[in-house]
Amino acid sequence: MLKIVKQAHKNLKKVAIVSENRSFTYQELIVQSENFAGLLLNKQTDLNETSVAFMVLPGFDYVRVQWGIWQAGGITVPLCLSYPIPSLRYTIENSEAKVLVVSPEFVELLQPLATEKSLRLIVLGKDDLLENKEEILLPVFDESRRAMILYTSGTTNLPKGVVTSHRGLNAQISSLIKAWKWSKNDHTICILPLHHVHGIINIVGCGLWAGACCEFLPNFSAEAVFNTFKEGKINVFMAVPTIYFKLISHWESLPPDEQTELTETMSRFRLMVSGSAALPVSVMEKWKIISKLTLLERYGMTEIGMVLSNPYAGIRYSGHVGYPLPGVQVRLADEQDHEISYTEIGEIQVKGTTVFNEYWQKPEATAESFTKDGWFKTGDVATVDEAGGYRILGRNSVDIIKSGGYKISALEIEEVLRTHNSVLDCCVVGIDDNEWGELVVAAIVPKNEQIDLTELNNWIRTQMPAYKTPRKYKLINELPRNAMGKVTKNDVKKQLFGNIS
Ligand code: MLC
Ligand code: AMP
Repeated sequence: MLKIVKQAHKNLKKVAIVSENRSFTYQELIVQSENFAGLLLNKQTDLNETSVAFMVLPGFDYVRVQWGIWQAGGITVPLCLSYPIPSLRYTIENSEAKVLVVSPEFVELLQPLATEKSLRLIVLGKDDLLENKEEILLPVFDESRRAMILYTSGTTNLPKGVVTSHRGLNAQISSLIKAWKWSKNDHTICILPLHHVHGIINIVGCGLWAGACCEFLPNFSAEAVFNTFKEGKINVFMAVPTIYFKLISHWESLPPDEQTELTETMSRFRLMVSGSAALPVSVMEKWKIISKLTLLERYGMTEIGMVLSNPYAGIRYSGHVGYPLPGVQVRLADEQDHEISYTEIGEIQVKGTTVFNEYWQKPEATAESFTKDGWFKTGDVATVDEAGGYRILGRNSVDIIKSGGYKISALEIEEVLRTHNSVLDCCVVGIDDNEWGELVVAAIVPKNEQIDLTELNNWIRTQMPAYKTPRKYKLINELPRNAMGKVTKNDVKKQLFGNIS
């Protein structure tokens, strides 16, 4: 039996999930996810690592489908709910999904693709009502089985599928349960997208493993988050810095009595965590004033789960991401992948059971991302203080942008822009932004003077999700290049977009 399901058996009567104004117990989650596994198996004995893509709204349905796929022996491929068709097509084709599970809201969008690719399409609430309830025999397999593929942008133009085994997922969850003292008395809320580790592992995975109650909101809204806080049940909250920024702005717009009520409610929380991007010192300090809590900042990555964390008990320094989490080995290395001592600046490298298996169908990219002696190279640059605490200084690659907590590849956007018939050449960069961390912007060399930037912007939104699309465009006759002919992106940032750092 999956470890997370085994854990659920300890809390059968407890409420596991609150979504769509309903509560679901652990017992219901177990029964319904087993039923879903039975439906997926469809008289087969084991899905044997078949990829199952699913576009399902956050909440009970999402988790029963996820657990169902795992219990049937398949690999979960969660799809981003705001992906337009080209991104969905890429993810489904690249992951070689054979089955597609959708909430009714997404049938119209995905039916044609399912038919074209001869995928088995399961529409929730329609195709998953089992008629004759035969006993479901679930396959037995060990933890080395592949469990999940998440797509992440990197220094290649197309996103890569990060494959994590059940062993990896279990290790990632266990590490956080221990470090952050999750318990069955906790009550958390998930407002993050469920195609990335922050939502999947840190919030939902940990919450359900611990026997806690996990509430879902369909998407982020500061007002809805605060209204849920006011009910007084939530005691653990995790989000990206942009969300804390947005919550602060909303709090500042409220009348004083509401501000006080919220401050009192939040001051009773056990834990509030920030991660996925650097937490600005100003956000941490303002949050301390409005919640009376010190945010716990941690650092992680899709390929390796969570790696570094400020202490649960102990001083949390702003601008620092803390110390290695249980079961994770971390070091700093120079360009030759030699370990370096503290106070020097180097790349964060990671080893441990939490580390992913491979990039899906990309053995070369997988090999390149590890040192000869098996350390995963994160591409993040940091320094360590005498006590062993890490401070992130930046990234090796200017082509990786973090906006709103999403990792975005400048190369992927450039590639798409270049396919537009009015773009001769382009350069995409991330510029500093208080709210979003970085803002995606593009310098465009047009084919002729008639370029219509509004049309270009509308068009790119049909090609990729809105969070990846440029927020500002500048027209330029020629991109700045160095003696080797390479575009000097830092010049584009500074000269065209006035980025100071
Ligand atoms: C959205 N908008 C942006 C934007 N994203 N503007 C600038 N930059 C961006 N990146 C705009 C939209 O286009 C829209 O405007 C308006 O904001 C509202 O869009 P939305 O999609 O409704 O935004 P919102 O729901 O407010 O989204 C903000 C957010 C979201 C912060 C909730 O970005 C989010 O969920 N981020 C979390 C991502 C995450 O989970 N990352 C973890 C990765 S794992 P308009 O004009 O278009 O209407 C990882 C490892 C680790 O990193 O360590 O955790
Ligand atoms: P992703 O590939 O989406 O999992 O994003 C992982 C990246 O997010 C890391 O490589 C870091 O660059 C960044 N990141 C995560 N947490 C932090 C943090 N606390 N501070 C700075 N950067 C972070």
